[in-house]
Amino acid sequence: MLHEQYYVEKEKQERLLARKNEPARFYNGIFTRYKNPVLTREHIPLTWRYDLDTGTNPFFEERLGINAVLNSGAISLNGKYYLVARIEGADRKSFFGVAESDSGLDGFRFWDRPILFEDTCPEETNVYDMRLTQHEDGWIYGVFCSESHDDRSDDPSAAVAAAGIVRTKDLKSWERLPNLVTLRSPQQRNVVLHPGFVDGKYAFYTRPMDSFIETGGGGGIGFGLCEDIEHAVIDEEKILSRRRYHQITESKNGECIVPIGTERGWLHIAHGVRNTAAGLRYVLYAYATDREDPSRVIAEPGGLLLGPLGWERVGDVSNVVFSNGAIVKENGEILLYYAGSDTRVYVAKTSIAQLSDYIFNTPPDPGRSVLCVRKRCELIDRNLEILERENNAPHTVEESL
Ligand code: BGC
Ligand code: BMA
Repeated sequence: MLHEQYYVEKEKQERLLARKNEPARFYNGIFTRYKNPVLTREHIPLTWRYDLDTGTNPFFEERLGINAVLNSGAISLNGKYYLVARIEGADRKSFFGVAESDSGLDGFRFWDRPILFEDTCPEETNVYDMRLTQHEDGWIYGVFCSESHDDRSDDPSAAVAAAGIVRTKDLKSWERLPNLVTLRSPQQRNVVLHPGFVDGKYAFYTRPMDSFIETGGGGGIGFGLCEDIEHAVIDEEKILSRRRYHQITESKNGECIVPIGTERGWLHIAHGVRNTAAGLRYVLYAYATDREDPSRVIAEPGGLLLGPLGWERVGDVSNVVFSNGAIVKENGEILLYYAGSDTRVYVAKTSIAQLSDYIFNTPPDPGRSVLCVRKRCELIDRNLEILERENNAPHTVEESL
């Protein structure tokens, strides 16, 4: 016999998983937000948290609690939608789990077990934020942050971030490869593998950093090539999307999703970070690179694409949205998965057409307030003219007779 509370919790969870999602009232023409998060800690199977044996767990206590479900890689395979979520235990250690859905908007259900990698990296303490790339070579790669203590320091918070690499064909069996080595950057986070070969080589978006938190001399999102994915080494990192003073990327930036290939070029979604009195604020932004040379930026709209709003702003690390996965459907729709404040995962829907229109037609950040107001005034002038024409135009059939 199971504890009676098991049935209560199970029923609550089934109701949560059956809940249909619907578009939120928010509008900007660029993407549609959805009302409910697609993954929360309440989605984690009870078998991962409770000991179901009434003999050893008479109070039906959570034995291995879960704190949050956040930054998720995303992929669709055989008509299903999969998120490889970052799951953070009550002990602060993160790991990955696969959640599957038929719609991509709701009904995400975790598989029976989380992912357990081979233990090839003894110093590694924590793993998080996996980007999934369906590569031209036939493998699905997962690139994630592999974090270790910096043993050169006595400070318990001194850490080293590197890019871990795994590969799979089915999200079930995973092969761990050696971590990426970047010869000129001592630390790496937010590394994304480009889906195709560039000049016959594997291409990575990197984020060079001097230390664990501060990017220091790291100028922004980097791009580097490597010959051998099984021993991935990058020498030169060319900076493509730069950090700039008083823009949304001032403190840090990093590639979020695997870039989306279109006729006009590669569409990128990245995150930008600025510092505030309330801590670091993370927002998402977009840019495009050349079809043939994905390291050459051809459009970078000013400002943020998606910033934390409403409940998204509340959580463990408030005022943060972060993404590391999107799914592009055959009809050109894009489902962008993003976490709110390191606590839960939301979805936003856009399309290649909408996102391209945004990227190529939103003016760049002119860099100074006076130029920004001038640009806005030009827009207002054009709009007032349009409204005036519209107001003077005949409106009904009768009026026009
Ligand atoms: C946390 C990450 C965070 C990073 C930098 C890590 O220890 O797990 O969520 O992004 O530190 O602050
Ligand atoms: C980062 C990321 C994320 C996280 C964000 C905000 O550096 O790598 O794990 O969402 O910080 O805490």
